[in-house]
Amino acid sequence: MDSLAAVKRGHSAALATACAALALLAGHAPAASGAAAAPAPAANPCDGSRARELLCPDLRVGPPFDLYVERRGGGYGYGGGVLLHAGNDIRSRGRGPMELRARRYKRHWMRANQAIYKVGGGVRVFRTEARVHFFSVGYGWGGSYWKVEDPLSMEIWSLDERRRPLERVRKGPKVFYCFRDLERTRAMRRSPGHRVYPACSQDPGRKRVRLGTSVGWSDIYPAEYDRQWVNVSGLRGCFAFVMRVDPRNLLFESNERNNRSVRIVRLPYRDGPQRC
Ligand SMILES: [Ca+2]
Ligand SMILES: [Ca+2]
Repeated sequence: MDSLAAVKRGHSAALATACAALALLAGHAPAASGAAAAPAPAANPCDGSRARELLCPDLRVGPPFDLYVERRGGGYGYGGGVLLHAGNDIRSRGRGPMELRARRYKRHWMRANQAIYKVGGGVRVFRTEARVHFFSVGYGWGGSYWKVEDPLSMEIWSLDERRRPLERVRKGPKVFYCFRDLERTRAMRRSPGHRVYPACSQDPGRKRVRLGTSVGWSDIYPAEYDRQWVNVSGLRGCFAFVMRVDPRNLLFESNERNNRSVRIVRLPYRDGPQRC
């Protein structure tokens, strides 16, 4: 089973404290495309006049937490150097869950559509460009899982004179994340009191998988987890550690402008006040 679950649970208390101290800034993303059974791109169904009929999801992301530095041999450009680790918390906060239904199209890869539940019952499935991959996070974290491609990006940005992110200077290597119900992080309307979406499948023979995160629930990754870092070798001064959920805007949400969180850090990183 997933050893991550136990580790993740231990982080909830620390996470709540960290989040309270940090600022969330509004993100920005281009318009999405894709519709059910229609090859031509369509507008975001969660943004039109009929959006009220749908229980659209809204993803958000907490600020980076539990930061620490790892020095790895090999040097920058060769997988080594100074790695700034952080945990992340992908939060589901809409009227309905974020749910993907994926079907295999080649070995270790599936294409995913998005299921959006309707007010009063039923569900509609919208075509997306999202994909799911059977990906190994290493033996220590349980091996391989069916995971979603690109739901989150970890980045380092330069700052403008008002300490807002100006330009991206580094991006972390992690691209595959499970969507699941790990912790219920907010009791809110339509939030189930129990897990609906369990741990991601570890069966390479699966033809289909369903992945999701329920309203009020989070998928959380501890800072020690596989590829949970950005290489900050050679960077000095104040920067923004930025988390962006759905950075390619492959998934339909009721709010596409709240997908970014920011934590200001001074590099080389040390714990405590950052004096930026
Ligand atoms: Ca959102
Ligand atoms: Ca989106």
